[in-house]
Amino acid sequence: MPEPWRKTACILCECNCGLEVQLGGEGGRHFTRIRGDRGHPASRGYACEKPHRLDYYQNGPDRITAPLRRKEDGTFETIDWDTAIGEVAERLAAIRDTHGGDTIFYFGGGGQGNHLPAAYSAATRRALGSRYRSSALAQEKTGEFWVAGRLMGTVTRADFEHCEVALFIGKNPWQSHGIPRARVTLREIAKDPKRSLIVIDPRKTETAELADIHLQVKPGADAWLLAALAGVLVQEDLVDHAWIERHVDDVEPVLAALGDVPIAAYCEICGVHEPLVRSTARRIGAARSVAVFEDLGIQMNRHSTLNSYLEKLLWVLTGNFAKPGAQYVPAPIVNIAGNIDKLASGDDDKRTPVAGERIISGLTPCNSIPDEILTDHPRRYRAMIVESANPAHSLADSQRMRDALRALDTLVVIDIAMTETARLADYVLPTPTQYEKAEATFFNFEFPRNYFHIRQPVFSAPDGVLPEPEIHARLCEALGAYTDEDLAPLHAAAAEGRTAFIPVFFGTVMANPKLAPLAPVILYRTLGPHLPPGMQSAAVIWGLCHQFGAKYPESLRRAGFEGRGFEAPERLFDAILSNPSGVVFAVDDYDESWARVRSPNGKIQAAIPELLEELARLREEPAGAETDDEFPFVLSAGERRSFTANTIFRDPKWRKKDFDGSLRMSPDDALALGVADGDRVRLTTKRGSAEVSVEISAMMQRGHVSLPNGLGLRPGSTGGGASQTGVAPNELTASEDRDWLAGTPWHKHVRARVEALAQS
Ligand SMILES: Nc1nc2c(c(=O)[nH]1)N[C@H]1C(S)=C(S)[C@@H](COP(=O)(O)OP(=O)(O)OC[C@H]3O[C@@H](n4cnc5c(=O)[nH]c(N)nc54)[C@H](O)[C@@H]3O)O[C@H]1N2
Ligand SMILES: Nc1nc2c(c(=O)[nH]1)N[C@H]1C(S)=C(S)[C@@H](COP(=O)(O)OP(=O)(O)OC[C@H]3O[C@@H](n4cnc5c(=O)[nH]c(N)nc54)[C@H](O)[C@@H]3O)O[C@H]1N2
Ligand code: SF4
Ligand SMILES: [Mo]
Repeated sequence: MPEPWRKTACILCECNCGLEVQLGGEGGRHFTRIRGDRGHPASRGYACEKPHRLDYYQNGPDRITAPLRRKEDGTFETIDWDTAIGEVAERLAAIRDTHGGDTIFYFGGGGQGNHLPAAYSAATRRALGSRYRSSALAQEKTGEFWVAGRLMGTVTRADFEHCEVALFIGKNPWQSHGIPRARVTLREIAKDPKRSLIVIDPRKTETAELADIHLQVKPGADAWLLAALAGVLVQEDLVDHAWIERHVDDVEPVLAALGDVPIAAYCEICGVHEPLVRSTARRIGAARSVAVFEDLGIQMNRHSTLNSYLEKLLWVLTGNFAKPGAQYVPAPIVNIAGNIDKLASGDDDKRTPVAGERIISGLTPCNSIPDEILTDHPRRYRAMIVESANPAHSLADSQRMRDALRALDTLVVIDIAMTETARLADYVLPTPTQYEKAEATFFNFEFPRNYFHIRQPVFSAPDGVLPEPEIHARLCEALGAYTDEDLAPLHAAAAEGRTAFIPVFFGTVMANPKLAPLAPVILYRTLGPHLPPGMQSAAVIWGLCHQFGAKYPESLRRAGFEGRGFEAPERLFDAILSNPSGVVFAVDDYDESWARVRSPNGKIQAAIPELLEELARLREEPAGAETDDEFPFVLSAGERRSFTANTIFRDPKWRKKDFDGSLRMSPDDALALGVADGDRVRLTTKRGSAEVSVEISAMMQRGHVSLPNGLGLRPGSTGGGASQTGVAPNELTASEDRDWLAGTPWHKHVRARVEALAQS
């Protein structure tokens, strides 16, 4: 019999394209063939080159298959699960009881492919009384979330499939994706003479190469460029006055500020010719629809929150919202942006306990985490749970991050592998890989048809690991968060079936303030065992289906899930369980987006005084002053390339090219430094220094160098034999280099020096 194709998904970026895989090799524990799944509602058979290498994740180095405890001498010993759970619960409970649960900090909750840990860990956090948490989102998206919150109380995404004009700012979707079937969509826009692809990037990226218009901005000068673009819209009167009249409040201060922008001077500063800036603004102003995507190039850069504001003003002023090809508000299964709706009504006072930094979307800014630990402040973070993240490598200032992690009373890491972070832990709790258990992501942002995909396990898990929901349930139990009596009626009802389970669950759990916050693990324990084999972890999704049905009944009905009360969500849950390629769960009308705007009067609140002040200050800021003789280069630390995938792959051999991640540099700079392609150079910032080989690249402009993301791991070094491939970017970044408002890092804008080395 031929080996069957099994359905799953790619875990390497937020698109989570559907995949079909065949298994084989030793013990049948390898992927032998991988292809795109045509049945997947969003990717429809599409896949880029990266997932073909997923066996390097599934069978990667540093896998851990038993809980580990740090010994006095710093080495680790294997312990059994009862000991591990008992000791972790005991140590965290002691910290809670002595210093308060809010000194226990949680980081992570999932990477690009696995968000069930985020759902289940909420119960453990509540059982511990933990209040502060963070994730990678708080070093990229929180500035954008804050702006979106202030403007309209919700985040938006954009409809690139149908837009007339596509605008990518600091985003290279050819490599990083982020929209479904990115390369197909980009090519379609590029080849259609009626549509335009516009890219703002200092590099001539693969996307810029395809573009109709490339604004090759100077690194870090986007605020001036975006101000000039928005300024032209106002000064040449390309704004949609009728639309603004109907939908936008408080626009006068914005029009006044933009009316005042010295266009010619700002074009000079950002390095883009004024006629090109003007014609680009006219193209945007005249288009039937414009879709915009801002990403790390501006979010991890100077003026990051101001950049997000100016980006959004481009489409607000031209009325590009709630219509085909423009921005929209999706109906999410889980709202990953958190409670930003409150920002629209002026509630902006959540701050971190030590440094007093803004908490956005419930998240402590990643760059201020060390400040919250490395202090004797009584409310400092004293313990930390890290789950499915590698902050010792991925957050700014690795040296300082390591110091902070070492300074904790207790560090618990939940991961599949002995990562750079796990090596600093007191306890390491191992889990199955994402292909050995049911998993799903909450990166569901599509519109007008949104979809959800729960993947079934394709391999069995090795002995000795436990899936995250089991770990969290056991921790809650060890903490005494609920008792057998609490669960008894739920077990009885679940055995009868879901119809019997519904009233008991909503009546005894959701109506009980002690139990309601523990709902995810309670569902896992009670409903979970009655789900199909391997799908116990889907139990929390049942709760999410009911939440969704209560909040978006019409979207659900239009997706074909009809019925009164609990019936429609029950049908949705059945469909999710029985469709291994994923399910469309929401179908919307375009103007539905308006109903999701959360400002008090339902209009977009255009003026953000804090950012209008920053906009005004651009005039006084010295142009180009960020480089000097000591550090003549701007380093972008963390570019996405065809063989980078955060730190999901630990084995460098997964890369078919660019094995050790070269530093890209313009031909002019290489000539001036006297280095040839492949030569080794020393790259130095105020924070660190590394040796790296050079790739001379016509993509780069003078004065700008770029390092890939996710390299510099040390696989296999647990035993002492450290072998590092490539440069770990955050050995070169500093935690104080961050946005004043959102705390987002300036990873794409690090002052640097490059020196030629004697070649061996
Ligand atoms: N292949 C691959 N794909 C990925 C990932 C991966 O690791 N590898 N990671 C995923 C994740 S987690 C994310 S968040 C996304 C990120 O996706 P992107 O944001 O698209 O990725 P980057 O390459 O980090 O940055 C985008 C661009 O910013 C540009 N840039 C640098 N400085 C500036 C500047 O001053 N101004 C402007 N306008 N642009 C600038 C860079 O030249 C680069 O082309 O990618 C996802 N997809
Ligand atoms: N200088 C610089 N730094 C950056 C960036 C940059 O551009 N420049 N990009 C940043 C961005 S945008 C992001 S999103 C972050 C990403 O950084 P992180 O959020 O730290 O995430 P990953 O590198 O994806 O690490 C994911 C971890 O999950 C583990 N894992 C995999 N599968 C499972 C599982 O099923 N269960 C559990 N428990 N663990 C699992 C992996 O072993 C790995 O340790 O990096 C950021 N860091
Ligand atoms: S686009 Fe992203 S999710 Fe899709 S196959 Fe490529 S890396 Fe995987
Ligand atoms: Mo990211």
